Amino acid sequence: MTTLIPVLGDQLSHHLASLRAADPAGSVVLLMEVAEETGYVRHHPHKIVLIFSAMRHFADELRARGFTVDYIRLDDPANGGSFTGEVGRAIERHGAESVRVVEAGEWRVQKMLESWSERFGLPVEILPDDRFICPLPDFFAWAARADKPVMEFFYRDQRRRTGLLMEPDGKPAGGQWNFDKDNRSGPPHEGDFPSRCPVEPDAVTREVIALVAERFGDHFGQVEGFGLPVTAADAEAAFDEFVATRLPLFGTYQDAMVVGEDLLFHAAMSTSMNCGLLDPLAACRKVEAAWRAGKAPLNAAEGFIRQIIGWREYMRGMYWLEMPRLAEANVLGATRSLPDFYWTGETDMRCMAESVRNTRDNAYAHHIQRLMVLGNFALLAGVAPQAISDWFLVVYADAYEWVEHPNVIGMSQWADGGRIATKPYAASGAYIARMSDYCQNCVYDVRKKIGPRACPYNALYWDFLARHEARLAGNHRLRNQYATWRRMGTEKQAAYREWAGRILDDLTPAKPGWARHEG
Ligand code: FAD
Ligand code: DLZ
Ligand code: SF4
Repeated sequence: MTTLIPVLGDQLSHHLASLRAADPAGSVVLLMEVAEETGYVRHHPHKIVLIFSAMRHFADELRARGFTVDYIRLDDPANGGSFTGEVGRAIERHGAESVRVVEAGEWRVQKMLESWSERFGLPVEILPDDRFICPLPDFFAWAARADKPVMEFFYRDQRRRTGLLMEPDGKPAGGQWNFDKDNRSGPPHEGDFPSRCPVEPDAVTREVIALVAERFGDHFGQVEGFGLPVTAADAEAAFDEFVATRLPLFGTYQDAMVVGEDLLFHAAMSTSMNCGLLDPLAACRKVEAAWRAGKAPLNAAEGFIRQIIGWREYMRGMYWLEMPRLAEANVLGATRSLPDFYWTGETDMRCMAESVRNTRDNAYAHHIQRLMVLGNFALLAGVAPQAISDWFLVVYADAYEWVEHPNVIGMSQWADGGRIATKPYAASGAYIARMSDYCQNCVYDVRKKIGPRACPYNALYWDFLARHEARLAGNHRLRNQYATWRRMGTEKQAAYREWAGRILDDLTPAKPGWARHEG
């Protein structure tokens, strides 16, 4: 009796539940490069190279472990182009009598998996994805108990669940759950930034790069410069390098931005974690060990661990709790098209140009570029949440709906009405000036509010608050901002709004077809 084990492109973990339970003699593992996945949005070429190269390396490793692997390449003439079609063909080919698969990361793919049993007339076992630390039923139960499912309280439960950074008496290490207030330094004024060693593409990756350049060379971004880990061993080595060189200052400069410094002290490990090459819990244990050995301060270790067992797990839970309505959410009624500079990078706003450049060159931007530059502008300008969400899904090598939707539609665009973020992440240029050196290198003057040289974020910020006063003025975290707005008086308010209107009128909408294939 043969069991077919489809492994999706973001499930490349040797300890995956379906593989753990498998008898290599009675199983066939199926990996599929399919047009449906390369084409549902026009992914940055680095992401396609990453997934295909990691899938091909993973297949070789499984074979070395004794598994029979059926690998469908994109250019295989018989490839029907969809997960469901390829699973159907493989069932026939191998005479499989059952299918075992781990639940999908994305809603749209999970619906496919759930259709297979009826469609193929055989048992399909869908196992929970236990690479996440918090099982989904536990998350739903926690959310149902909470007045409001706030990340900070979920995070504390996760600390207790894992024992990470906990003292034997059940108290948090250092007497505090959260050292966020130590993690808000602006850019360092001097000193070197540690650089990251890119992974040199091997023969497998080079073959994939050629394929992707030929088939997807017209997507936003390019294949050049690809240097991401594509095996678990590479990912481990890259993570060890982060722990040794960047972790110590990770916390302190977590929110900083510097011209030309694309990584600063960040890990750049989301690509590896999200496709399964790096185990999130093991990574956190390494970081805790570094702190216990005196190699990293507590604010760095706590800051990092919070991102993983807190934010990453919380976003995943909220995705499944809120879908499918999250995908369509638009509480603020935003309808504007995405401005073209998100694709071209052609803008005098230095913060925006730098963030788009980093994104185009590396399929990467760090959190504050994503939230406070790219997301913030779209929020202030009233861009439709689904338009900016599509952009984020296309451009980052770590983007999958389960993490992108809650971060973009929820946290950054507040389109869910505050289920994820207690207040909108809206900010004027002053925030960007404090956290970066962008404004010192910008055509615009961050201190000016109105006029051709005024920083566009300034008038847009007040216009955003004014547009949404009825909904947001009651939010206690915005009380001071609305008090300032009201003190300005009607003349100044009108001038700000008039200038914001001019900025918005001058935005050029992006041409259609960048994010999704037309027609
Ligand atoms: P670091 O700053 O080094 O953080 C360490 C790890 O923490 C990351 O690797 C990541 O796994 C995790 N993490 C931190 N913050 C978050 C978060 N908010 N949600 C989930 N995980 C988090 N992350 C993605 O993985 N995919 C996305 O598509 C994505 N889209 C985003 C869109 C917006 C608008 C925002 C504000 C954030 C988004 N994030 C996304 C979260 C975060 O920006 C990235 O995980 C991070 O920048 C990846 O770089 P890093 O590995 O250097 O992160
Ligand atoms: C992102 C991606 C791409 C571009 N291509 C493939 C593919 O050809 N085959 C595959 O198995 N996975 C791919 N992926 C990742 C999937 O989109 C991801 O596994 C699903 O979104 C999970 O729900
Ligand atoms: Fe960005 Fe405004 Fe600063 Fe220019 S002045 S870098 S537009 S925040």
